[in-house]
Amino acid sequence: MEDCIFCKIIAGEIPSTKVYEDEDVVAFLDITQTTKGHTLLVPKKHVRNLLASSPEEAALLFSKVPALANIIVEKMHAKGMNILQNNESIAGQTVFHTHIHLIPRYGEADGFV
Ligand code: DGP
Repeated sequence: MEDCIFCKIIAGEIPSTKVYEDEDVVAFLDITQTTKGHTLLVPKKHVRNLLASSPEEAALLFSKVPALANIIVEKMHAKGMNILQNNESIAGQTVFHTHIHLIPRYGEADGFV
């Protein structure tokens, strides 16, 4: 997709801090860093969001979550993690290429206890 910022990141046209990549997905640090290590898991195939995804596309993306989430928790010494996902503007989606937020939580250190 021509004007999709995540497609440009996937293509290497825009810099990002990649933390994981395979043939299906890429994961990179969210520019906002809600907490340290806030990561976005993104399918390489451009799909607007989960509402527009096939069951197979959704299953493939979510199949990557447990391993990646555990690696982030472990490496970042987090105590837990929010895993969330927004669909359409009304629900907070600002980039219209499916992505899952992985937000490590540290307790009092991130003001979220
Ligand atoms: P959402 O609001 O759920 O659509 O989340 C989009 C996220 O994408 C938001 O937390 C900020 C992040 N983001 C937007 N532009 C860029 C970018 O150019 N690079 C990176 N790393 N993250 C971006």
